[in-house]
Amino acid sequence: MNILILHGPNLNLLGTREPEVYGRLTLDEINARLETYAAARGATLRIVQSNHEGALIDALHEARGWANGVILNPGGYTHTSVALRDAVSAVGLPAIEVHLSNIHAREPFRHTSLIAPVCIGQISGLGWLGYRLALEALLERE
Ligand code: CA2
Repeated sequence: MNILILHGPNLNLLGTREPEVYGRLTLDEINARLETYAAARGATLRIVQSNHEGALIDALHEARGWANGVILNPGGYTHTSVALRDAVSAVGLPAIEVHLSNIHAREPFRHTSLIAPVCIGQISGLGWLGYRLALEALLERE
């Protein structure tokens, strides 16, 4: 199994600010945990973080023909990006949206995801574990 993990804007700042919202782990620490989990399960990860909408879309396009599934935390683009939604839909890979915080318990503008309707599922509010659970879900999927 080959899995693309996409981290959206500002997630490179994890571990530096707002630990009460996003946890204490840095993005590198989260990625290392996911790599360890994937290796134990015989899966290969490609992990991309970008602050640029087009770069996230390019990474999705490049996953065609290689990846069996996608895990994405679109960050703020979750609530705004029709283009990212269209890309997730266009590549036709099973995708799971992950959020560190519970977007449904935060400001009303975070309650709506434009991406979730084109994903097979959404995990929100479980911190870094959400990524690992999403990985498990893709690997267990029939
Ligand atoms: O909870 C999540 O994972 C979010 O996708 C995080 C986004 C936010 O816009 C979404 O509504 C929910 C923001 C990421 C910002 O990350 C930071 C990390 C450390 C310090 C400041 C921001």
